Amino acid sequence: MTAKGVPQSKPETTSLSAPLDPSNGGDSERIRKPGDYKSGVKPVWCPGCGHYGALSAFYKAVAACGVDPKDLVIISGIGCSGRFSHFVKGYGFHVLHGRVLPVCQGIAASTKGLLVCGISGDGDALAIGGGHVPHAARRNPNMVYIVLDNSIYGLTKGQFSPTTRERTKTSTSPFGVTEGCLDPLSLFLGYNASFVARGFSANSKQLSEMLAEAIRHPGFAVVHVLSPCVTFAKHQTYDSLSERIRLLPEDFDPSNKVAAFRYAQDQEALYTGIFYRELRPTLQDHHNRAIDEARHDPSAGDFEKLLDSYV
Ligand SMILES: Cc1ncc(C[n+]2csc(CCOP(=O)(O)OP(=O)(O)O)c2C)c(N)n1
Ligand code: SF4
Ligand SMILES: [Mg+2]
Repeated sequence: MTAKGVPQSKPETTSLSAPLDPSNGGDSERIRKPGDYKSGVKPVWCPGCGHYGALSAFYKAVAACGVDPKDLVIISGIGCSGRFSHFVKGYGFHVLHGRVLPVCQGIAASTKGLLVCGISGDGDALAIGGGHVPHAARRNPNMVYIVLDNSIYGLTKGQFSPTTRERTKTSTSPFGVTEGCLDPLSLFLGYNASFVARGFSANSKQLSEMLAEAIRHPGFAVVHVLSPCVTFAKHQTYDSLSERIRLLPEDFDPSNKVAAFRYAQDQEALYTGIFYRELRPTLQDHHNRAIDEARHDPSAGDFEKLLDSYV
């Protein structure tokens, strides 16, 4: 299976710091620092916004994986979260609202050796863009998908989102939300994403390690990040999240999907960690196999015959 933008000489490792150590198989010329990925555009988020923590964890993760900025592609959707691609050195698009995954899948399917990362907010990923998630998950493109969930539409000033709980008062629900909310982790697991994790933007060490694992995973790696909006989401603050956040048990087995569902659906605690990981062929593996078979099929190159078959 193909790796994502990670130098091939790097050892497969679960340690965040190991690839940086030349004595451990790394190449000193490839040692990168989080600051190497700053684009020079200063983030414009509100002071205290959770998205800062996610950005800083991302810088650390790509540095730890030794990704060359020229091999990095960041696609972000519309929302405060969508500003992410402006702040990262690499190639990027700030695309239409809800259309991060189609663009990422196109890039992942048509290029080799790039680290393709999609960044969405909860609205971008689960409201307008929600229809794309199951299809990306079943195709298993080699990419990372980071969902910055602040349980609100931040950019448009505080409307409730698909992850805002019932009865929560927001600018569009002065008497409380009258709809049930989605559980993103259960959706990603149910859609059969091959890597599913959840982190907290205030826990930078855990989040950067998790993002590094997602980068190294061959396939569609989704990382759900709890990322408070300090300006509009008074219902989901650092304090209220910290009270509920727990780590998955140390002996948790990420190949056990039933257990993953059980922890994802806990009504009190918000578990963080890697919930699920499975190795299976990626979209690119399937394409390579089909291309290879077509090359060995003598009738495959007969374009006239193909056209005739439609008449
Ligand atoms: C097609 C389209 N519909 C609606 C909008 C308005 N709009 C802009 S951002 C946004 C929601 C952003 O929320 P989220 O994705 O959670 O990102 P956040 O700002 O919270 O990071 C909406 C509805 C738009 N820009 N384009
Ligand atoms: S409005 Fe909320 S999500 Fe947007 S930058 Fe401010 S704190 Fe962050
Ligand atoms: Mg949001």
